[in-house]
Amino acid sequence: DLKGFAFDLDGVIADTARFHGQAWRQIADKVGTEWTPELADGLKGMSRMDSLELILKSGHHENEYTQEEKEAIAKEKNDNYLKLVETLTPDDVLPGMRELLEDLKNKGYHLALASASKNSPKVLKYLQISDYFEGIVDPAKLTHGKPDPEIYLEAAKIMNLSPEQVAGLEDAQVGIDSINRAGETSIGIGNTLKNADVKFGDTREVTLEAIEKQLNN
Ligand code: B16
Ligand code: MG
Repeated sequence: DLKGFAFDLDGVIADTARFHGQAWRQIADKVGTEWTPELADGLKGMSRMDSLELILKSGHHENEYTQEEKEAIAKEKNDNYLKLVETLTPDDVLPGMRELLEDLKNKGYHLALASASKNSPKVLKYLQISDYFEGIVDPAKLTHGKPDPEIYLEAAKIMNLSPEQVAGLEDAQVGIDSINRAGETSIGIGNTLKNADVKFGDTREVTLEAIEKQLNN
């Protein structure tokens, strides 16, 4: 039986995926990589450095920058992203997600955050939802980003649960793959996601009842 939920942040709880997209688009323009919907989608859930590598590779610019230059570009992206994050208010929790967190917490489920973002404590603070989580996986301590299972395995550890007792919620394909490889139940939010155990088109539809209904089918 499920005893805990591991939440992705950007695109699942927080309406920040558009901010990451906006900030990366500026970088793509700068390095001369064409911005396409496929690139935008492929960036979701990827760590900061993996995202930059993908943008460079997608425009065949991967050999044009030193490590130092890449770090400066990543910093520029983050500075731009943080300016957008500072505009967040509690209204920027995605529809239905505060209610879901509240319901799960009231019913005694364990809750942890499994976001690739080093900015997640800040985002939770602006949204005023930090207190729902008993722990946040620190992405700086991970050796591999999503789709590696490491982040979702860490989330289970934080909650003191085994992977079979945990469900993960994701808006990115690399995130769903990470959950599946961790041996947890995957809940996908977004119509293009593949291999999710439970599927929703939109955050509004995600309730405990709807999750259980799909799992019992
Ligand atoms: P940062 P998630 C991910 O968060 C975002 O989806 C992705 O776009 C971002 O590049 C990544 O975090 C790293 O974020 O640059 O803030 O450390 O979806 O895993 O919650
Ligand atoms: Mg996400």
